[in-house]
Amino acid sequence: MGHAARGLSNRTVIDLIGDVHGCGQSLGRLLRKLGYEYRDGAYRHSERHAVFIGDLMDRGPRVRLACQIARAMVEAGNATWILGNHEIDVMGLVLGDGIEPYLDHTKRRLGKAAATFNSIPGPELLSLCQWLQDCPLWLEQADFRAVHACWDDHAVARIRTVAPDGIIARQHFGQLYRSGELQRAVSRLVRGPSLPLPNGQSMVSRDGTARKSFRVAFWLDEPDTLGDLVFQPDPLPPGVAEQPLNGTIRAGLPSYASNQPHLFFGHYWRRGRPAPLAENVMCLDYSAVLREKLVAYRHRPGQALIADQFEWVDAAPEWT
Ligand SMILES: [Mn+2]
Repeated sequence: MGHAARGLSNRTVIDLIGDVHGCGQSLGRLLRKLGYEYRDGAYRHSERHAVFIGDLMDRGPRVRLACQIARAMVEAGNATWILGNHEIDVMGLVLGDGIEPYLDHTKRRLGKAAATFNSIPGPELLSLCQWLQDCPLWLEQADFRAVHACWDDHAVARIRTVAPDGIIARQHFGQLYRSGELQRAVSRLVRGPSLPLPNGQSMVSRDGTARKSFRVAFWLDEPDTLGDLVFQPDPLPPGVAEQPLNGTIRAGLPSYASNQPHLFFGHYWRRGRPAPLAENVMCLDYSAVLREKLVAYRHRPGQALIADQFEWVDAAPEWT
């Protein structure tokens, strides 16, 4: 049995928590602000269930603490940990198939995973990655869904064939690291859709990485141009935003209609004051590891998605 949804019913009040990225001290402060108390080795709340929306690992100063807090809460039946792209990459580096890691340590990815490898001792990281194999890629309740980056019905249907409740059966896990249908479906959920820049152009993003593609929104009603679709902190190169969408681009993108259940995700490096993206769509990543905010949304079953249900802490004190 996985760690999917113990202690959770369709009546439970939920605290959804955005990308922590190693900001373990901020996570403790946010949980206390939300009314959780630290008892018997875990943060607990008598009436609420926390949902970590993925990417607790990598980048920040206290990866080990962040992971310890989240794991203890899941084991106490007080939380669900949804896998993000950073968890999946670290699991690929650590677990392997018994002979070699699924991912090559020497590739660019270890750069981002270095904070995790430096923070968590080897045996503990191995145990954590094995344990994470029982965590789900999504959480679906009567009136909401939570996933790291994107809900895509086709990708979810493909993944359900090996993971009815979103937890990938162990014998299929290696497929997440070999190109194929399952790998593409999981990537869609944890990385979200992106589009290639026209005419083979590339751009350099804020973290210095050269990219040939850009992240796009998937919940818009009627986007007309590439500029309507872009959903990332970095602006498009000159002239790209004005280009109209053609039918091929439209057909390749997932959609999320306003009559579907509330959808919560992280992943997208938002800044500023937390607010819904649509009446049923909410991103909870407010760039804690860039010394911005670690954000939670308090969801009560049956409640409309509204702007006064956010709580957050300033992540900057993590570095003082
Ligand atoms: Mn992410």
